[in-house]
Amino acid sequence: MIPRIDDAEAAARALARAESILVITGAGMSAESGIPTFRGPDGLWEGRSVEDVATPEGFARDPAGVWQWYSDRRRNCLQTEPHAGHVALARLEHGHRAPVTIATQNIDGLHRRAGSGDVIELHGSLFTTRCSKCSHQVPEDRAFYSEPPTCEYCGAPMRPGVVWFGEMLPADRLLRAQALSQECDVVLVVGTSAVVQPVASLPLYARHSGATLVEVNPQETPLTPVCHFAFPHAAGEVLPQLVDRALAMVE
Ligand code: BV8
Ligand code: ZN
Repeated sequence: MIPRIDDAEAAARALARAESILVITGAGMSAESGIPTFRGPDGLWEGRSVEDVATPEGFARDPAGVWQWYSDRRRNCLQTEPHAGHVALARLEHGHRAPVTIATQNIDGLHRRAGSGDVIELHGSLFTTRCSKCSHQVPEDRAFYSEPPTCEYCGAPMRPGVVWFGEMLPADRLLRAQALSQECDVVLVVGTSAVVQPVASLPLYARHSGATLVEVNPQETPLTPVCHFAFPHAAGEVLPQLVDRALAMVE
């Protein structure tokens, strides 16, 4: 299927007619809010090895260094705002009669701050901290300690409440996202390089179950060839127009 690149009218019509919409977002969704993506010229991981900062082994080797990296990201996030693309997705949820769920890989909290209600944070959140040993978890909104705090229950170092490579995603969240990917009739995939598993498989489950795939990404991804629509432009540009058109068609 060759994607009909810029058929915004047809893509909006598919969204308007949808009985269930799943939105899958990645770091590119937050790029226009000033949060760097991971892969790419000025990517977060540029010059840094993923193994050092986004794995349990990396944290065990250098808890303070990894903690600091996430504290810096949390501080940056708190200085950013959701952009028009985030707001458009919240408008879609509140303006459409169909359920709209966002399954995000992002840990920045911007979807919720934009007003989206049904958000599944598949890779956790910058704003929770949990014990690296027991199940103790605390909300972490502003603390920027130089060292990771220790768990008040077991004394082990606390760690960012995110999912690192080699770690399972929270089962309840993943199962819900997988179920939605097989039930929804439109999947909107925004700002992800579509390489990190298991999230990268969700659009394929949806496609296999007959859903219409719409991608918004300035770059081609492994998903692009199997999308019904692919808009090679920024999220903040495409989403407000697409949502406006779709909501205007919703009976
Ligand atoms: C697991 C932590 C198993 C939080 C992250 C070989 C084959 C298949 C899989 C694997 C394999 N080897 C290892 C694996 C598994 C591994 C994986 O998938 N590796 C990949 C790299 C091959 N996955 C895991 O380890 C997962 N766990 O599999 O557990 C298991 C089984 C049993 C028992 C135990 C364990 C865990 C994955 C989660 C890892 N944690 N982050 C954090 O620090 O944020 S992943 C990290 O990558 C982020 O969460 C990020 O969201 C995610 C995906 O990246 P993207 O969001 O797509 O961002 P990226 O920069 O890549 O791309 C941005 C895109 O935006 C680009 O396409 C760009 O063009 C676009 N863009 C830019 N500007 C805009 C834009 N789009 C729109 N508008 C714009 N303005
Ligand atoms: Zn503990």
